Amino acid sequence: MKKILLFSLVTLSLQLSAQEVFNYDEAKVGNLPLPVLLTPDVKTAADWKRSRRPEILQLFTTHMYGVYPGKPAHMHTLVQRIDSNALGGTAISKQVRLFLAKGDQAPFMDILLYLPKKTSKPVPVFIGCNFLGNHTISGDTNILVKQVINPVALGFQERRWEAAKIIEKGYGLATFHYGDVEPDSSNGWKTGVRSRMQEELKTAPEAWSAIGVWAWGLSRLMDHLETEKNVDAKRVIITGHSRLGKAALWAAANDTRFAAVVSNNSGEGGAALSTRWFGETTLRINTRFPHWFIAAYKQYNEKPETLPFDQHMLLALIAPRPLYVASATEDLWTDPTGEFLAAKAAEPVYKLFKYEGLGVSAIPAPDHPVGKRIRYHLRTGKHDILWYDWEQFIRFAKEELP
Ligand code: GTR
Repeated sequence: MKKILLFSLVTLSLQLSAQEVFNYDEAKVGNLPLPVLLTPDVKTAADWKRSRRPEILQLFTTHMYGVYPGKPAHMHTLVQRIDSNALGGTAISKQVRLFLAKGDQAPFMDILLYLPKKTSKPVPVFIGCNFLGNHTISGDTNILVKQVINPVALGFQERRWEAAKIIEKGYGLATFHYGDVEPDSSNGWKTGVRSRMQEELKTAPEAWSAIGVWAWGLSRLMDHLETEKNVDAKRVIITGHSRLGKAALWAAANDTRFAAVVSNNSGEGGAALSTRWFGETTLRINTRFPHWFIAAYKQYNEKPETLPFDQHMLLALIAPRPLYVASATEDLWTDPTGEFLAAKAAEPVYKLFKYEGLGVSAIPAPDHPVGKRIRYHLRTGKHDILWYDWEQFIRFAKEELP
């Protein structure tokens, strides 16, 4: 018995140490060819839309994120609070509970929407999920605090959202806590939408993933924004940081109502190429966060180079819409070069639509954004989303989504 125990302990520690080998040396990355984005038969934007795009979307569905259910039939809302003097009197805030099915016991998302007060017409809006609850995105004392996430302080993540500054630039901001649709843990599916709405959505829990549900929640937020008369629903810019950046990309791949897309430090399983051995690996992400992707993705743990796609193809699904990929110098875990190269490799599809891509072939110096319809920057600093990033995203939105 003891021997067996010892043996399994040794095997376990060997497995763990095998998992912990992470490469940060560009010389060791190798030069694997990327899976082919444009097959020879795809010569025009029309060919892309008709055949290659659906094919690629299907690959990501089958091997990585799972299915993307449609809009539930019985959504309804309850306006919880409106404050016409928010953010120092510059904004109107609206808090809406969006029920995803019939009745008041249905799963819901609590939406927080800020709109600039000074405006004569519907405004474009930045949207994204938040990590720690709506009450953490600004110090606004009108924000309703949920009991479950109460311990995290009001305004704790204000520096990541900068709502007042975004409003001042003429944009709205809408968010919900990602845990509303599925708690971020391996058991989260049991209490989230995947389990509670399987009948309504006619989708088994294992047919999609946590990232899939968060992305789907962003589409439901979009459904709601389409009913807000002061929102310009044709100019909704979807954003996300880190794991929520992965969700934003997947949402935009499926839902073309998002007019522009921002991925901030989304890394492995987001904007970074999986076949590059640098920073986080497929094995590690699938072991540490088994719920993020469907089971099929795990067959690539040891050999991501055998995937029938790579993340440049996810970025290409955004085309011809404006796409911004942002990395940070000290955030090597997300593989900034892998993010840049993925954006670069998505260019041929933008070119089919006659849009300019990044305009450079090597990763730019820190704090020097490059590109036009596809943009990229490498901010100096850590894994984070800061005002510097937002400033670039706002400039990008003004230029590409006027
Ligand atoms: C890390 C994970 C990354 C990234 C990040 C985050 O632990 O390895 O893929 O998503 O979390 O979301 O902050």
